[in-house]
Parts: sequence; C-alpha cells; structure tokens
Amino acid sequence: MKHAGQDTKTKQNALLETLKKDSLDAVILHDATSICWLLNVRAFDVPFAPCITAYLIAYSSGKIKLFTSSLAGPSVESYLKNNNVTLAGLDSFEKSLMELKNKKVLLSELAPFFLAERLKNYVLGKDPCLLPKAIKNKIELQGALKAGAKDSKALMNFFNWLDKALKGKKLTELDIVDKLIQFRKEQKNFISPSFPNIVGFNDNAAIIHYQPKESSNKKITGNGILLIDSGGHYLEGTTDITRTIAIGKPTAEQIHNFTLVLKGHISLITSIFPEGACGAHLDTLAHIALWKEGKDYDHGTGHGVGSVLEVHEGPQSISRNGTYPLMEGMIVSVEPGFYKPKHYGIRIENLAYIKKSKFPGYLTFEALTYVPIDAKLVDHKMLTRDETDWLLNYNRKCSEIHKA
Ligand SMILES: [Mn+2]
Repeated sequence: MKHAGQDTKTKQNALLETLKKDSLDAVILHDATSICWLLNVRAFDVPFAPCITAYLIAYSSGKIKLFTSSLAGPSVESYLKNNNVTLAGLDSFEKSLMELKNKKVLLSELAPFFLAERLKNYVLGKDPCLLPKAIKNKIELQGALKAGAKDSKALMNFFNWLDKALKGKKLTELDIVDKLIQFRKEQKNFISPSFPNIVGFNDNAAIIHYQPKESSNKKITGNGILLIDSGGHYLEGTTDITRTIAIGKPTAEQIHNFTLVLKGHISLITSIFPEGACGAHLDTLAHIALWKEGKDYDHGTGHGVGSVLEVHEGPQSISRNGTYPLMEGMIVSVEPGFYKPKHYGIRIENLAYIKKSKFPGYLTFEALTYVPIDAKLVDHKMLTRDETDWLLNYNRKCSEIHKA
C-alpha cells in the first residue's frame, strides 16, 4: 500500500461498480499483472516480473476468489482474508468456472480460449484493470521518479566504471550484463532486473532482440558502438533504459545515424499533443528525421510500463498500431533506433510520464530517465538550436541527479 497509493478495497469497489453498471454477474481476470495490481500483492513466480500465476473471479456480490498455488505465508493469507478475498488452489478453478456457466461473465479479449469454451454467457471486453493500472496515481508516479533517479545513478556509476575498465583487461558483453546487475544492486530497494539485459557490440547490436550468450559473446575491443538496454524493478517502480556509446573512434556514418535517432527522440519527448491523441499519431515524430533519408527502424517506438509488474504494459503504445489515447499519468518508453544489419545498432531509450502541458487540453512528456547521451556520437551541426538546448539541459540534469 505504501507504494501502491491506493488500497485493494478501493480498487475492488471500483471494479464492483463496473460489474453493476454492465449488469454482470462476475468478471474473470487471467492477467497476472491485473490480479497483482488489484490485490496489491507481488511475488516471484515469474522471472523479471514480480507477479503471481493465478486466476481471479470477482463476483457482483463483492466476493473475490483467488486461485493460485503460489501465495504462501500466513501474513499474506490473513491480509487477503481481511480484504474479502478467498484463497483457493489452482486445481479448484475449473469447478468455480463451471458454476458460472450460465451467468453473465466479463472476459478479457485476451483471455485464454478455454475460458470462453467453458462459459455460455460471456461478454468479451477489455480487462477492467487495464486502464486504472496504466494510469499511475500520485504515489506510483512519485515512486517512478524515485526509481528513475536511482536507476539513473546506478547506470552513471556503471558507465564511469566501464570507462576505466575498458582501458584495462578486455571485457565481454556477458561481463557487462553481470556488472549492470551489480551496480543496480547497490541502489536501495532493488528487486531484480526487469527483463533479460541486452548488451550488444557492433554487429550483435544490429539484431534488435539480441541477448548475449556464451556462443555469441563478443569482446568489447577496437572501434565500434555498444548498445546497452537494461532495466530494474525497485520497490518504488520499474525502469527501462537504452544507451548506445562509442568505443574507440566512431565512424562519420555512425555519428550521422546516431544523431538522426537522437533528433527523433527529442522530437517525440518534447512534443505537446491534444488530449485524445494516440501513440500512432505521435509515432511519426520519432521516425521523421530517419525517413527523410530513406531510413527506418522495425520496432515500436514506445510501450507502457507497469509499476513493479511487467516492463511492457498496455493499453497504450507508441507505434503504428498504437490506437489507444495517451493519457495523463501513463508511463511510456521513448525508444527510436536504427540498425545497420551485420554492422551495428543504435537505440536511445528513456522512460517518461505523461502530464498536462502549459496549454489547457494539451499533454506532454516528462522524462524519468537521466543518463547522459554520449557526446562522441552527436553531430552538433545536424541539431537545431532547440535540440542543442534540450541536450545541454538534459545532460545538466543528469549530473545534478548523479550528485544528489
Ligand atoms: Mn523498452
């Protein structure tokens, strides 16, 4: 509750209102992040996402049944009991499901097929927890800012170390993966990485979802660029950041393409947009500098981020398919990139939250991530005055956070 900002009873009451409004007998939740969000519980069933594996049925009577084999400990059990939740094993889910056979039940469009198969009278709709989970409350946003600052510090400490370490013995991509975890562990309330870290040098980074393995593990040596995409869960929030840095001397082409990606990043993160605008409307901003040169990248520009749940969370997304309105309080990543197959990859990723702009009815972003952008990869001649100002301000704020 300290970190959730809203108790489970309040969340349950809002869910109950939805059931009443649509005259539903029950709703079945299958998404672990929705269940954990609703009950304000976290667990360690799944690597990289502090969630439980469970099903949940919320009845219009106000009763809630949680089916899981993973929650343990009398304190959790009594917490749930005090909050109206009956605990049952996963094996008894089927029986409760059959009892709902002729009832009017809300099922998420993304629910597994077997649920719909068992029920006759189901209504397909959005998971009712999806939107309230995505719109962070004040405490969750404060937590995200705290987690962002700690994570940024961890990364700046890491990059300082890396700078020196590269002058000594040869490091590999996997050495860096280990070090990233070590530096995050130094920060208070660190829980775990929020996804398998991506560390790719030169051609490895050209593979968008590359993760180093023993068989692919490259030594960081000679000239090139190094892409590091990593993140963590802290008690207060979840982080995700990508930095691309020059090792040795970058080529003019690498500097040029990095600057195009940077222009896209700045254009999106500084944008002001009307309420109701969707990710798809803004996606172009991150691409336009690349498109002008017949270049592009083949991944989404931004995803929602859970609060100590999953690092990828809907319903919002900044991509061609992002048709959900971006709303105040949502957290998104801003991560344009560029990949030259078999040569190198570039990505610049910050998290940001959506807030009111100075114009009524218009929204904007505020960064949660503060780790300097590598000046060795920036061609200042390609930047406008505003872009240069943004970069200076941004890097200044990074050093303030590092010193704090
Ligand atoms: Mn990301």
